[in-house]
Amino acid sequence: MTCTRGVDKSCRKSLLRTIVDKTPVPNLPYNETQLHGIFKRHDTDHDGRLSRQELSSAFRSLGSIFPGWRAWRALHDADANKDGYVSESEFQQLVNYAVKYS
Ligand SMILES: [Ca+2]
Ligand SMILES: [Ca+2]
Repeated sequence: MTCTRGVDKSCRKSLLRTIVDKTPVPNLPYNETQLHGIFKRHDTDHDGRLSRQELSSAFRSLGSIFPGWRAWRALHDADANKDGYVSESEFQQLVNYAVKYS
């Protein structure tokens, strides 16, 4: 994507988005099973599903430089029934997302 110099704010925003999307989560020597375990551990209120806050702290612990953004993207990607949480049945999709961006 190219932006004309400096002026177009929304263009710069989407450019930033492209950059962030292509920025891998650094140092992710985890396999799917481990990722599964890591996400599960971050269900801090033990309701069996991950909220955006819990996802955010999970991505932070994975070394993501934009954990909030990652959480938002992951939720967008994995939350099949759009209830705002990644539940047990949606975990696999979440793990797929984390692997894809590792
Ligand atoms: Ca939870
Ligand atoms: Ca859900």
